Amino acid sequence: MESSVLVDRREGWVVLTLNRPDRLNSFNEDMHGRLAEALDAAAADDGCRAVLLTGAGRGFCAGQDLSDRAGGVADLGAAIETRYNPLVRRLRGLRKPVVCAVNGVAAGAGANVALACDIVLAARSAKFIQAFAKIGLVPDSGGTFTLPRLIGDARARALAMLAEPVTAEQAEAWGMIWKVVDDAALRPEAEKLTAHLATQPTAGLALIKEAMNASAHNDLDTQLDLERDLQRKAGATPDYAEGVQAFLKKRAPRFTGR
Ligand code: T3D
Repeated sequence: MESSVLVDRREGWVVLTLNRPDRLNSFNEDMHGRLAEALDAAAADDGCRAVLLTGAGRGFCAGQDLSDRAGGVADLGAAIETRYNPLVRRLRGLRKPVVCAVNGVAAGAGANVALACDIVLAARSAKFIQAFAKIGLVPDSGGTFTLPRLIGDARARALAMLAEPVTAEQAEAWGMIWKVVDDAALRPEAEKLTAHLATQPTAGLALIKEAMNASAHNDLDTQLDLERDLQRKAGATPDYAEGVQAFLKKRAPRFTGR
């Protein structure tokens, strides 16, 4: 049997594919475990400088596999604490860019896992659904944090309460995602973007990620101080020296990621 998460290592980057297509790649325990393992491996591998996350088949991810909840669960908070929260923290905390190629429907935690990635591309036929309210749940996986910040409180509240689908085009227009592309172009575009990121100053990109993550809760003064501190670190990297030299010599930079 194929793994529930496919890991395809490329030169400098990796593709992670959620692979339970008959269940629209909804999360079960096995998929959670394998995804966590694959993200930890990407984090530990200096040769891996970017990650592409996508789904197999016609969907990206339909959130929690509800057939695993048929008998009820005593404490759903425990599943959030041990599975979904660590996943979002892994994605946000990974010190390399994570591109998400949303190849089809992204529902429930599947939508919010996509939104936790750094750059989200979506196929024109894809849609995002905060499906939680339909089954009496609350948006999780960071949805109540990311959504209001991405699209504003009014839209976030209505989506959370109505659970209406948002098309990829609407998601792009609202600033929920980076870009919508034609279905056939999604994979090549996402691969091109990830491969490009893998050649960029990885340490600097990690600092950008840190700054962006922090800006969601910092005031301006705190953020200015953080930018100073991060710039100090960025300015001490070999890739900064290389970037300046390449610019001055009018040649392409050769970043090593350090
Ligand atoms: O429990 C905890 O740990 C707490 C954490 C919760 C996090 C969450 O994500 S809660 C939200 C869970 N997800 C949902 O409520 C979404 C459920 N799915 C849907 O609403 C629809 O499937 C979609 C809108 C996503 C797609 O609709 P459609 O018409 O394109 O496809 P479909 O026919 O509904 O689904 C195709 C198959 O996938 C179908 O199986 P079948 O009939 O062919 O054997 C369907 O049952 C299965 N499937 C889709 N989503 C799930 C699922 N099976 C189990 N769990 C799912 N979430």
